[in-house]
Amino acid sequence: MNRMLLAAAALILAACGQSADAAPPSVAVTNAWCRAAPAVAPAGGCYVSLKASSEDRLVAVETKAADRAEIHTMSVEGGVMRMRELKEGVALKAGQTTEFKPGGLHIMVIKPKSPLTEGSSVTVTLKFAKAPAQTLALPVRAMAAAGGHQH
Ligand SMILES: [Cu+2]
Repeated sequence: MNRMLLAAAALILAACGQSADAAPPSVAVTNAWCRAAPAVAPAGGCYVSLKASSEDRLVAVETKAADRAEIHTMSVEGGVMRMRELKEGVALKAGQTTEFKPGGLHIMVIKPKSPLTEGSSVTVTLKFAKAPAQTLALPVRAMAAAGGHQH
């Protein structure tokens, strides 16, 4: 009888140990903002920094503030700035910060329903492969940037 109880206790302890080790996946989102754009702009860029607790992937971005949102990257190919959609999303390495920024990775908000004016905000939902989705209001900030972001 005693031995059976001990065995059961050992099993429970083992199970507890396991669940403590496997913390649920999470992604820390920092530096989230959108770049202010003229009212006539057909699209705007938003940026975030993502740090995943374990290997993950940003698979999609959704928003009700625009027609749709896409994950884009920008790079220089043969001296020309090129932008393309990342349909597979963006891989996130455990513990490493992936920075979206002007001239690089960005969230493209296409046909915003209201203009991206400084002081307003754009609510987006970031969807990850493992971590739970996060809905955030990204503040719109002005940025007098050289090198526009054009489609
Ligand atoms: Cu873009």
